[in-house]
Amino acid sequence: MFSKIFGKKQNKQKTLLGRETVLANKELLPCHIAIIMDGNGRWAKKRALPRIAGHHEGMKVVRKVARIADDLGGIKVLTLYAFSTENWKRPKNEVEYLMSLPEKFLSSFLPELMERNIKVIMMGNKDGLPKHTQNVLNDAIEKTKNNTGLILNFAMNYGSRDEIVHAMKVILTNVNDGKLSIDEVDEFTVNQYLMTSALPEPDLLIRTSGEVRLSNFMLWQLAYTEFWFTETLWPDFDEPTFLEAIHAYQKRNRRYGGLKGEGKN
Ligand code: V07
Repeated sequence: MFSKIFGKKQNKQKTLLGRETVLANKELLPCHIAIIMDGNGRWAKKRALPRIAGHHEGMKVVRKVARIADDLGGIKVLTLYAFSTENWKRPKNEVEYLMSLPEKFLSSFLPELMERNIKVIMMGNKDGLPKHTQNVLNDAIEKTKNNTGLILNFAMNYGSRDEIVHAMKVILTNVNDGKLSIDEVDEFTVNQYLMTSALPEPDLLIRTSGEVRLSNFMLWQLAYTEFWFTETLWPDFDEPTFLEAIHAYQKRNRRYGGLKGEGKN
């Protein structure tokens, strides 16, 4: 499927990247990385394991990736698509298991998050989550709220169209109440009504497991983001793969619609 889009894969031997490769260009590290962590179910199926085994393995990778992002320094935000508004359609037992993962993750990892000065935040419709999940999320958000290092932003019960519709409703209400005038509504204002208003826009989007679409993820925020796709399934996503994505980003020439570095005199 990839060959259809990017041409035949060359049989070139990939050299595994080390941290020094991306740290050689520290000023070009992406400030905000967003990841669609796909392929957990497929990883499990390949091993004749239940899907939830794939999700559990995927959770361990979240921990590893957060550590690497933190160790590199310079990465300010890591946004992870943990649960979408569409994921409720999955079998009940799978949804229940997914809703227990924040608890599993935080019960073992919260002390390390504190040591590392990592701040946990979330975006999405928190009210739609089971109470026990809300409680552990609120607890982690509260305990890490004064941390000043890496921001770990979990998209939970998140859908980009939902987010935009909600923003529109609040904007319209404010216009209706005379708190905002229509003339004031511009890109900057719309941005202020999104769940990411306090964050920089993602510089790099990674999606694993060979799917090449956005699936209702940060549609507004990804307008100028560099995309990087890999066939690697999320539970197999490792440090060299993460560094490869960052290195690919560093080699790109971002234009923002202009002609930066395009020989404009
Ligand atoms: C989930 C593991 C990663 C692959 C994608 C789906 C399964 C970590 C969390 C999490 C969320 C919030 C939080 C701390 C940890 C998580 C869900 C699924 C629903 F504050 N991994 N992970 N949440 N998966």
